[in-house]
Amino acid sequence: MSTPKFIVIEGLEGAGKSTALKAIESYLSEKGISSVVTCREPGGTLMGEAIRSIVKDNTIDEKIDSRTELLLMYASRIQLVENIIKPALADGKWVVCDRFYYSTFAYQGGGRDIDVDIIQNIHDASIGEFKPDLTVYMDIDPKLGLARAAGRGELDRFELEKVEFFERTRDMYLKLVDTSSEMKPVDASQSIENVREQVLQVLEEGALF
Ligand code: Z5A
Repeated sequence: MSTPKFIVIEGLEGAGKSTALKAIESYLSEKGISSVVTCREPGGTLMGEAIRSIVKDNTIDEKIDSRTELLLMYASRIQLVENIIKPALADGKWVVCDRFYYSTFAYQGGGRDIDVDIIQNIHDASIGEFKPDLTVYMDIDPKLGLARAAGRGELDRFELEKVEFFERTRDMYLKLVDTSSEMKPVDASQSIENVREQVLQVLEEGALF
């Protein structure tokens, strides 16, 4: 039996991460892996979901400092890693997560322009060396991603940001792809079926089994 793996899906809003997560679950099931835990960030635990509500709330009547947002992302992440992800892997289950720490480097580092060294220090103190086996990065032009997301109704606090925020976020994602060997890009602007095939191709090439 193969060692359980931790797979992450990353990308801008509307890239199709939720859609890809379902495709990955089906793929693993076809490979005979039935014990799969799925999760999302921020969220996935009681505290994480409370943090998710706060950071996405577009009605909150108080400025959320970028550093507060950064620390909340890591508070949520510590809860998820320690209470869900590590125990699941130790129990022989695979884990597929919608977003992980590359989101913080991209959104808080790129979008909010926080010094990456500061993020790295908080990262090291929070989860240390723990990392995914494979990260699928779904690359999309922010305008297209936001148009897809807008089709769903009311926008959250992030989705209300200007397009320049998402362009900085995407630029950081692309830098991360260049420097992180476990981060594999797919062109998420293609049709749902084409993107699904690209994601499955990345999994096939990922030497996961
Ligand atoms: N955030 C952060 O700042 N720092 C961090 O460290 C972390 C997160 C972890 C989480 O919100 C927010 O937190 C996020 C970043 C920030 N900012 N925002 N916004 P979220 O989880 O609710 O947002 P999201 O991750 O961007 O979810 P999303 O908008 O649902 O995107 P998605 O999951 O990638 O897309 P989807 O639901 O699969 O698809 C969206 C729509 O497009 C849907 O109607 C699909 O049917 C359609 N779709 C999907 N693929 C296609 C293709 N290929 N063609 C056409 N239409 C498609």
